[in-house]
Amino acid sequence: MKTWQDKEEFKRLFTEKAYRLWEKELQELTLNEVYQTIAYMIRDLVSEDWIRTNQSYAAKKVKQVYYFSIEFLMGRLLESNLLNVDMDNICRDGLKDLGWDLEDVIPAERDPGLGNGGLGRLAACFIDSLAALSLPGHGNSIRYQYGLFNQRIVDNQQVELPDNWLSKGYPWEVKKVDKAVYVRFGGNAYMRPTGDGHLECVHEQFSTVKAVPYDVPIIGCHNDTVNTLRLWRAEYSREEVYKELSMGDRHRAFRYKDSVQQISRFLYPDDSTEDGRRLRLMQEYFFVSAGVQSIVRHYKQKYGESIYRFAQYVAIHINDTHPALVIPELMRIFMDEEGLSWQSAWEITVRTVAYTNHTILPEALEKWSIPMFKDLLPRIYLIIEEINNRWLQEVRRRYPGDENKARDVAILWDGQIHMAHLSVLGSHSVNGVAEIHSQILKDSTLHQFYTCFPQRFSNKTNGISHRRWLIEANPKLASLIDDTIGDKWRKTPARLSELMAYKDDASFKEQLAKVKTERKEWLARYIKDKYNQDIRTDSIFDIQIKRIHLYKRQTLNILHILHLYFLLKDNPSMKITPRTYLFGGKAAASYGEAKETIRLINVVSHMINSDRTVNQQLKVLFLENYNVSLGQMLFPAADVSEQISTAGKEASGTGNMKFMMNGAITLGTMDGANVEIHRLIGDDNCVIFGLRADEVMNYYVRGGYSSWKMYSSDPEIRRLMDALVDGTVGGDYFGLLYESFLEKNDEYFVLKDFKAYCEAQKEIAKRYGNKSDWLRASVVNIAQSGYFSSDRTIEQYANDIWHLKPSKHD
Ligand code: RUG
Repeated sequence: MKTWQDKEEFKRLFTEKAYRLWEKELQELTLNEVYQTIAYMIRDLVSEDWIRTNQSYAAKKVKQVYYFSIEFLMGRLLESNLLNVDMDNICRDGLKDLGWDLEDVIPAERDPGLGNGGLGRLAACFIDSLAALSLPGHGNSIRYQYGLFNQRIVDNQQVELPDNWLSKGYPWEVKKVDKAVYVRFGGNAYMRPTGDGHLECVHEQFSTVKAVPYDVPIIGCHNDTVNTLRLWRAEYSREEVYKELSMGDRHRAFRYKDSVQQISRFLYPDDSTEDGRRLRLMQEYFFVSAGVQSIVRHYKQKYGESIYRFAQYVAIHINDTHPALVIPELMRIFMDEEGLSWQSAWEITVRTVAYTNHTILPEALEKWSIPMFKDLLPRIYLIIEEINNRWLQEVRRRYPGDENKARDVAILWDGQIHMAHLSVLGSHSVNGVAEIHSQILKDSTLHQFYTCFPQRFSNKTNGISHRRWLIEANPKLASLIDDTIGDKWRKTPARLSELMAYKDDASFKEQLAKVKTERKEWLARYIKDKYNQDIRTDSIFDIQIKRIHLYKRQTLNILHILHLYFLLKDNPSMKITPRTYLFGGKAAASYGEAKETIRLINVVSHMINSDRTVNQQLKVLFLENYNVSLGQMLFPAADVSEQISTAGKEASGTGNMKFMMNGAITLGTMDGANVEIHRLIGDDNCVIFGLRADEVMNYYVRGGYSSWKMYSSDPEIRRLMDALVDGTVGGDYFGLLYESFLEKNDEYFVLKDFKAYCEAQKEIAKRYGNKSDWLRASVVNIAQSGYFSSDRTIEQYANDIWHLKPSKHD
């Protein structure tokens, strides 16, 4: 790996680069220009390794994995890449001489708008780990011009503004015009006899979209590996436009151009409308087809092996069902372009593809309407229809007369295509993302498939990059750990467990407390600057940051805060442990209850923060526009990690792991990866409450829960519910939430778990009162968090699913 020898060389190269890029004096550079200059300098450092990495994979013919994900929530890359190439100190010193502070330059990079939540961030951690472990693995996705949205809070409500994250350019990407491929949409497809007893597919009158890749280097940490994140952008094909124009149809030409440009314009086009859903399906096929075509082309060019050996050298992972069309797309290429039989194409496809499920929420399991799908992707539809026919024939043969079985495992049913079913059938491996989630998949969501293919199913508990979430986000904690147990944990995060020896070490705990306080002070300054609110750094920082959703139960948290407020107002002399409650997260623009939850939090926040009789003991804030960068500020400052989803609903969660790694104490339900966190650290080091997943399931199946009964029998709950609709809370009305709690029988058991949650909150306050025990728990959390490094997760995927070996170039 090339490096800068010292800060003098950095300064010289920086000056040269800046002149060339911006044509101005150094003093005139904006912070964004400074950041971009360094980014281009890092690109220069790694460009040789990037080429060599690819050359060596091809020359050694190593197996490679392609991780297909509709999102990669990367976060900023400047700091992480400086750390990866080990040039952060030289850069910091050089910049200082030139008159800049690296800490001021880092925030000038905008978070890329390439993802929205846990699934996308997981994908980003995974490609970071692949490179760090020198594993041949790349990402494949879409280069969205606009991200989800920028969230502003106006009059207590979420307002969505366009996230034009590319407006100043993105120095990490390289456009590869020569690597473009073409993707087909629409037209007619049918089978016709070839004359020699076979059938061939005719696909005609389709329109073509040009897919142009933009490659981002994924730089391994202190090694020479540079993998690739390939992002596809849709461009119209000139030939297609000329064709329409030459036929005299200008309107069709314009419509074509416009519809193509839409494909990679927005992350998550609104899927509450038919047009939105159609666009989303176009996006999915677009990046899948482009990715698969380029993999097959590369395989044929560089590996020069028979297409029958494809699965020996290529693994394709589908991150949830959004890229599930990989399966019929591989079939199409193998049969229509490579001339393989159905049987051979299917065998190779299944051996190539592996699938991770990330949700059991029925509304989040993807289904496509058949008429829409057929119209947009007629050839792919024919293939899916054939997969379904062959599969149902087999099922009926295996289970004669059992039509329920056939219905439960069909891909085409009720006028819809069930993408999870297609994914399980077309993959050799299916995994969930935490133990409890994988068990639920086997026991219920995919039970019928599990009985057919038990050997396909496994669990791979999620993980997070300890490089980003500890080393980069909390450098002082990282140094303290180095000083205590040495720095081997950086490469082998499981060695964080050596900290267990220090859980009763007063001096270590004192230093840990100091690091935490500094991070709380830093956050407090940010909040003062941005929101003009004073928060006490001796209060408990209790943080819930994640997408806003009823099942994640931000409502439970805010109802408890309201309850505390009522208690303090009713008993003016009452004293509680001072608390600062912080929330962050975006609500889907069309999700009414989630947006109302944000409004409720903000109204409660204003009511409490402006009430002098309580605001010394209680503060509540909703931090707008939660993203990776804000997360890097919040996780290190947290005392308490709110992980309070209804048991059985959160597949895994990864925020829980980020808090744990930064020494916060989990306040959570037995859901997702909380179960494994709890098993690793025990009751003394986290606070668990509420219904268990089987109890929740029992209520769903057998009934027996009435939220109205809770309302009638419990005066505290009644008061809270009434407050939502009688103007007590800032004179506002929260009808959707009231309805969901009472008229819709509280689907997520917020009221049912309320008492247990209040007790758990009391337990937190009690434990926080004993500083030494609290810090001990904090040490245990950090010490046991190594298991949740994504390096461990990726090693499991590499060994058990992809059969991939590390590969270094010479
Ligand atoms: O909701 C899940 C999280 O529980 C999980 O931690 C994360 C990564 O595995 O994926 C989230 N998820 C699920 N995001 N989108 C979906 C459904 O497509």
